[in-house]
Amino acid sequence: MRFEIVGGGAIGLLYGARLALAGYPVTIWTRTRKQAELLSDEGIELVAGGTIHTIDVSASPITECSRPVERTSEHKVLLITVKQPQLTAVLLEYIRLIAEEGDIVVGLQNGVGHIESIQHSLPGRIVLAGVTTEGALRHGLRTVEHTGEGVLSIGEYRSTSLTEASGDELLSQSDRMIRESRQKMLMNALSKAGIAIELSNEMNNRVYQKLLVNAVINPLTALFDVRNGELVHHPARLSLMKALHEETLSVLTASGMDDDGTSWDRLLQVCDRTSGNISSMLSDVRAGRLTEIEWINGGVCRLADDAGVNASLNRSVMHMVQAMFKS
Ligand code: KPL
Repeated sequence: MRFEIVGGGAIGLLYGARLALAGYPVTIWTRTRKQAELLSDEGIELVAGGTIHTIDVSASPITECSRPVERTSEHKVLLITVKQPQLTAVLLEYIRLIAEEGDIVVGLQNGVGHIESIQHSLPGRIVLAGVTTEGALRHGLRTVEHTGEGVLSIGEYRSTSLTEASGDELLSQSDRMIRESRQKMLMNALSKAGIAIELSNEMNNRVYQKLLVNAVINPLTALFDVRNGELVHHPARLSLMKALHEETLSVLTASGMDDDGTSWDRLLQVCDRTSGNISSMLSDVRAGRLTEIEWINGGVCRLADDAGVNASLNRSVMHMVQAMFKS
C-alpha cells in the first residue's frame, strides 16, 4: 500500500512523516515547487515528544502531475489534507490523475460539501470521510510539530443531498467485500504507523459533531481576534457561543445528527484543551488568506435551507467574517 498525500500543511506532513517512518512509500503533493524541492532534498522534520526525526519522502508540485501517475499493482491511498478553499475543480482534476479506480481517497477537510465534490469528481474510487482531532503545527515548509494526541476517524459518508448520491448503494456484494478488505488494510497501515484510528460507521455524525465545534469556535475567534480559550472568559462572547451552538445544534439534528445532550460540554472541553491555539480561521484571517467560512457556517446555512429551519445567526457570522476582507 502506498500513500499519496495531497497538501503539505501540518496534517499532511504529520501523517506523511508517520507513514514513511513505518516504511510505507509516501509522496507529498504540494502547491509550490519550493516546498516540494525542500521536502525531497531534506525530508520532513517531525518534532514529537521532545525528539526530532528527519524522514525521507518523495514530493512533487501537484501542477506537475500532467499525466496519470505510473500504474502499479500496489493499492494507493490518497489523503486529501488541503483546506476547503484549495479543493477547487482544478485541484480535483489533478487528483483524478493520481487516483485510479478502486483506490481509496480520504477527504479530511473541515465543514461540509467536500465529500460530495470528491465523490462527484472521482467516480469509481472508494471515497471516505476523515475527521481528525490530532494537534499539529507547521513551522516553515518542512517542519511539523505534533502538539496534541488525537484520533483519526474514517468511514463512509452518506451524502445528505438527493442529487449527490454516490452510487455506493448499487455496489455488488463482491465489490462491497473488496471495498471492506481495502478499508481494513488501510486501518492496519495507519495503526502500524502509530496513528490512533477508528473505523466509523457513523461518519455523518462525526462530521457534524466537528462542524458544530468549528461553527462556533472558528468564526467567533476570527471576529474577536482571540485564542480558543479566551472565548469563554468573556460573558458577552460566552452568550454568543451559546446562541450559535443552540442554532447550529438544531440545524444539525434536523439534518440527521444524533443529539446525545453532551455537545455543549464537548465544545467547552475543546476550548479548554486547545485554549492556547489560534483557530485555523483566525490564522487565515491574520494571514489574509481565504477562510473556510463558506463550508463551515455557510455549510450550516445550506443544511438549514434543505431542512427548512432557521440559521440566521450562522448567516450573520458568515457575512461578518466575509466582510473582514476588502473584496
Ligand atoms: O479545528 C479547529 C480549528 O481551529 O479549525 C479547532 C478545534 C477549533 C481547534 O483550533
